[in-house]
Amino acid sequence: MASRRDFIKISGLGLLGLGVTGGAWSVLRASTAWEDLVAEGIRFSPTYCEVCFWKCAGWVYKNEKGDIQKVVGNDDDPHCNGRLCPRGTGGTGMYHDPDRLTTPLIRVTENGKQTFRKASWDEALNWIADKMKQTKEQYGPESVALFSHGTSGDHFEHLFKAFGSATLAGPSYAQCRGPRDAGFKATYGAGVGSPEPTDIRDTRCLVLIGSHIGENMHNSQVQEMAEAIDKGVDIITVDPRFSTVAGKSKHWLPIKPATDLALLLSWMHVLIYENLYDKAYIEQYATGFEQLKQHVRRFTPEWAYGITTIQPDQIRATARLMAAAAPAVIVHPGRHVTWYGDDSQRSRAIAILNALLGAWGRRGGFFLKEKASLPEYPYPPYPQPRWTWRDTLDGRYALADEAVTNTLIEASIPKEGQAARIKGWVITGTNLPQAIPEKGKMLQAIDALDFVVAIDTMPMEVTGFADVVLPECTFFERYDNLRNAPFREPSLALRMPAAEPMGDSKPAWWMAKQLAERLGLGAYFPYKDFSEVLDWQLKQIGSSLEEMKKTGVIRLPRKSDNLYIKEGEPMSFPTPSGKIELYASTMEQAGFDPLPNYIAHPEPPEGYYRLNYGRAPMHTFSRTANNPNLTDLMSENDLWVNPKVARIWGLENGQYVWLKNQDGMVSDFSIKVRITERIRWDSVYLVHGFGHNRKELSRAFGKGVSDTQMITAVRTDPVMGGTGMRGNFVTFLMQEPTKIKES
Ligand SMILES: Nc1nc2c(c(=O)[nH]1)N[C@H]1C(S)=C(S)[C@@H](COP(=O)(O)OP(=O)(O)OC[C@H]3O[C@@H](n4cnc5c(=O)[nH]c(N)nc54)[C@H](O)[C@@H]3O)O[C@H]1N2
Ligand SMILES: Nc1nc2c(c(=O)[nH]1)N[C@H]1C(S)=C(S)[C@@H](COP(=O)(O)OP(=O)(O)OC[C@H]3O[C@@H](n4cnc5c(=O)[nH]c(N)nc54)[C@H](O)[C@@H]3O)O[C@H]1N2
Ligand code: SF4
Ligand SMILES: [Mo]
Repeated sequence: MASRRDFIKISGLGLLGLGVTGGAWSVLRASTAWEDLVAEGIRFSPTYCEVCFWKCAGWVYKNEKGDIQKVVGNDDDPHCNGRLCPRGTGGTGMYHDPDRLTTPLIRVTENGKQTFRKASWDEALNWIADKMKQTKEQYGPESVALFSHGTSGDHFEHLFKAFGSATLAGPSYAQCRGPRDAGFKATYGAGVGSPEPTDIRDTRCLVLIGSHIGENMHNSQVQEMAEAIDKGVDIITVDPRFSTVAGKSKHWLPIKPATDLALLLSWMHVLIYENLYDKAYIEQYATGFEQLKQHVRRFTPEWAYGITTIQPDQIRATARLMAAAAPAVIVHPGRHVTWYGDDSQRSRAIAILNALLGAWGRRGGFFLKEKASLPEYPYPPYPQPRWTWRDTLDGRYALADEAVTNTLIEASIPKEGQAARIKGWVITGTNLPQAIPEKGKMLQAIDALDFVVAIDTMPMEVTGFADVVLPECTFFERYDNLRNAPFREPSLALRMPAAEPMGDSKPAWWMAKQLAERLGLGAYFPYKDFSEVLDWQLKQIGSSLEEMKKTGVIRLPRKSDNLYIKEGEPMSFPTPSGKIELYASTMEQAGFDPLPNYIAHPEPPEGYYRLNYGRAPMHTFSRTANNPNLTDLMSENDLWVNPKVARIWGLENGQYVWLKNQDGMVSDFSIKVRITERIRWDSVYLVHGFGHNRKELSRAFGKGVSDTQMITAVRTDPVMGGTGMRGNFVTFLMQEPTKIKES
């Protein structure tokens, strides 16, 4: 038998070396290598990773007993180029975690105390189907809401639409990229989407406003940044914290938190009043330039200095650097942008800046992405719901394009003399108590709901609120939809089971189908196994499941040969004017500032520091905090404190402190102090996703502090409902304040 190192070599060679043309595209077959390996008793099968939503394609390796050994990147995958990030590589820990959910659970009261008992699938599914039916009869199907994130959500969304509910939301909008997509849509007519179409590998100047790429490990983005660094890219990092990428930057602008809009406006001022912007591009493709020019007249670098603490010289020098690189320049739109409540406007400013630099649609700026046109499986048409998530906005957030989780939560809380519209929740793939701020409201809603169902792989906080918990098997043990994400060229990736589901866990598609059958909606799931859907879809485009099992990924040719806008080429943008709207008509019509303005945000009270948070390369949100492979790399978060602050408080490196926020919220657990110049004196910093309070999470319980717990003040973005989370302030408690309670 070959050693492990040989496996990699064989797969790499097999896949890359045997390119043959098949169908309309070039399919890289691995049949020889595959057959050899199977003959040797070594098995590998394709997947795409679910540890985050970059969805890198990889190969899962098993030993001769069929045990999952490791996962490696698929060389032909544009999302990963053959290399997974540390989290993806450690992803097998999700499969092996002994704390996994392996059986359905039902909440019962025993001796006056609530607890879970094990249940059979039949019992659990009948319970849920009965509740859904009752709610539909009494209040309409719309009163059952789905919260989801990730691929398991696809199957439940399908079920919900068939059931008649479009009351569907995920934290990836109002807690993540929503404001960015609203800001870019108001400017270019379309949001940024995922993966971001940033042409980092060919850029000459990369401007990062908070985006901490390198800690934010979105795979090919990090790889392209490394490639660009090798080629001598100039990076400008704007971050109150000396992030990893700040260390690779030509300019680090340690901005005063919450003042980025002032910097962005003054950059526009310099580009316009020093005549550094792309005149031909603006003239041909944009509207509203004169209004913008008047608008930014007074936003000089001197004005911005007073707000941002960034020296005027540095503001001018960085604006000139961008202009010199243009159009091969990217002012990165960021991704988690729900910061201060004016985030759509900050994103608008970023969108405008990119337009002034002529970067949208240009090599080294933003490419024009494309995804595969994959026929939908012929399901029966969905019924029309009488109301949708949009109705929960109650006239607010006019430019929300996707559901706002928080308005669904609000709509689940009865108001004086008024019943709540939402009566039941099904939650899959999202740990709401760690992902959504203002836990108080969530608890009110949960108290009022008729039923709560949580589908998860792990006994996370969210399962503690459920009446019924369904154990999903991990992505290593199931089929899901093909990955079809827009990128430089279209590609598809397959996920298939590499092992039998552990214990009594099941894939989401199976659960959704079982529920559908109990709800009389079996016609929407007309297959025995989800693989039939994939095979049908693949056959429509001239491939098949069998073929794809051998390649994992297929790359398809672009329909349009325009990866970039050609010089002078006519171009219409999907905005009302057909142009890039520097002055945004959709914003104006909805009653928002058509040009972004700086507004001052609250400052920390005396003795408090702004709570800043972000990512660590080896963890994803709260989902990996118990992963045995990844806890080996980092088992708790620590609190970055500036030496000046440490001196005032007499804090020492390695000391544990509790946190208290401006509303008196005290952290459940303590956090280790890390004294470092890398954070400004007005803020503290920690990695999101720790501070778990479920004892069932044997490695994560009580480790570090949850940023979400400390986020009780939310500044909501009036444009699209995003929950600005960085207006919270904390102080230190040296002693344990209360006895730790398990939730
Ligand atoms: N390893 C890892 N990678 C991930 C994820 C993960 O969980 N783990 N999650 C993925 C997802 S879904 C997302 S949305 C992205 C999020 O990743 P990004 O979009 O890059 O994250 P942000 O939260 O916007 O940025 C955090 C940075 O913002 C800085 N910051 C804080 N306040 C301010 C401010 O006022 N101004 C400026 N300019 N900077 C500020 C912080 O110091 C920190 O360095 O990461 C993705 N990649
Ligand atoms: N305070 C604070 N809040 C944030 C952020 C932050 O930085 N700070 N980041 C925001 C951002 S950018 C985002 S995108 C969201 C992310 O929000 P979420 O995606 O909700 O984040 P997680 O905490 O990782 O929760 C994922 C849940 O899905 C479960 N899970 C993992 N794999 C599977 C699976 O295959 N099937 C099922 N059924 N369940 C699975 C995990 O066990 C976990 O309970 O959070 C947002 N909220
Ligand atoms: S970036 Fe890392 S965690 Fe995310 S999908 Fe790719 S390998 Fe998995
Ligand atoms: Mo996100």
